[in-house]
Amino acid sequence: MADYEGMANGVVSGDFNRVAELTRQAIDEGAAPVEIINEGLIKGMNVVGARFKAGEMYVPEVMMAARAMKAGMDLVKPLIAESDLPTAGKVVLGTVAGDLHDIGKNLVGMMMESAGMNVINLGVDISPEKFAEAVREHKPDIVAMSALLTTTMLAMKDTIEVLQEEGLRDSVKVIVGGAPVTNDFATEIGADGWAPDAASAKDLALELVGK
Ligand code: B12
Repeated sequence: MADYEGMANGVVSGDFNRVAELTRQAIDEGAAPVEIINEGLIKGMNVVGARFKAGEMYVPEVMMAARAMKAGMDLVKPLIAESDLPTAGKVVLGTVAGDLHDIGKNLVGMMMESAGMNVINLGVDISPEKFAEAVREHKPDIVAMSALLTTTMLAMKDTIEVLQEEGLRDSVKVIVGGAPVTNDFATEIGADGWAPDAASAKDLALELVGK
């Protein structure tokens, strides 16, 4: 019997060697890859999300947990057809034009990926045009923008306007976040949602795609 509890605990404690070992064991025992993901790896990451939200875990620990989860995912992924991977929607994620902060954005991406979402991380300093291009290319369910500067927050508004001008706005949900960004600001610029931290961002994204 695969040790899913051990696997989940390994993710929570960021013990990537243990997670890799237990994942390998589960594969050798013939456990279904999707079961390994859902019962072991994602279960662990759900605990991490809840603890981070509650202020019981901090950024470095969450990053270690995400790394541990990835150690397991890397072993399991090659065994599954892309179409069988649990997919909870596609997200195009980036830090807006003029802004180079990416620690929070990457945490948001990790949390979403850990929940089974397909995340296309465009990086930092992403212009409205680049966001629009990515929407055309990847046809995501959600566009997620991050900004850490009061000056670059305004680029979120510009991006929504460009999506509108290019007729892409109605095909996606737009969510925004980053330290200076508030729920009121999100509403004001016509975004579909805002969240204060990475775990809530993941919950919001899942809610918006109906999962
Ligand atoms: C690290 C840091 C840097 C690093 C960035 C490294 C990197 N790779 O990201 C470096 C040194 C490069 C940097 C540069 C600058 N920085 Co700086 N930086 C910070 C610092 C200390 C921490 C930011 C951080 O990573 N926080 C940790 C993460 C986990 O939190 P977070 O980003 O808020 O993300 C969480 C939530 O906001 C949310 N979230 C984030 N994104 C999203 C997206 C969505 C869709 C959702 C739903 C949620 C969400 O979830 C995340 C996880 O829980 C802050 C101060 C602070 N305490 O915030 C200043 C700060 C943001 N920086 C500041 C400034 C001024 C600058 C510079 C202009 C400095 C300079 N004079 O050169 C440059 C600008 C460079 C540029 N063009 O972007 C100011 C901004 C002031 C303002 N009001 O605009 C701050 C507030 C510092 C200060 N007190 O003055 N910075």
